Amino acid sequence: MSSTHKNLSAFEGSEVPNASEFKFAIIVSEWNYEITGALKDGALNTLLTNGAKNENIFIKHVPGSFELTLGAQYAAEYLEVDAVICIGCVIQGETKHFDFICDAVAKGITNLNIKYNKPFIFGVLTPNNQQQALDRAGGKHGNKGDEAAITAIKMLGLKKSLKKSESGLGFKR
Ligand code: DLZ
Repeated sequence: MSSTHKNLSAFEGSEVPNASEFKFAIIVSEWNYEITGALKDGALNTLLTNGAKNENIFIKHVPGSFELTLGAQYAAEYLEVDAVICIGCVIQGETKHFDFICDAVAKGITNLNIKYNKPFIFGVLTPNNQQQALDRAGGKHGNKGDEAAITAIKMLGLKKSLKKSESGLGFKR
């Protein structure tokens, strides 16, 4: 496979913890739904494949990527989930709208991680065109939704391992 056809979701990393004890929200932007729906399906399937229970996964929609931050905050406040996966797709246009939305949602999601001490995952594609988006939503470059779900599970695994060591089991190298 040539480098231009690399599946960007198939990275080699550390083992993925079992997700059976965790509650997740997936917040999905309705803009570019052909793309975001596919990313959402990827995230959902990956959570289930890694042990998450169907009844512990909440899927909610917001109008556009700009609304992901508040949608994710609602999920943290009212659904009491352990992690939130934010799914969006902002396609580069002719105006500055792209920069404003991308900047706002990146900062908004970053702030939520810190505010709640929980993983809020940035599953937002920012491609130059529709084809680049399709390539990353189940196309030749894999599915970024899968990657977002794996990231959520790994961060919860990290949190759990550090909380354990805090309660007297000691740090392992
Ligand atoms: C307005 C707008 C535009 C032009 N483009 C996109 C886009 O490519 N992807 C996306 O998720 N949302 C877009 N939006 C909608 C904004 O995210 C937001 O919903 C509106 O500005 C209302 O706050």
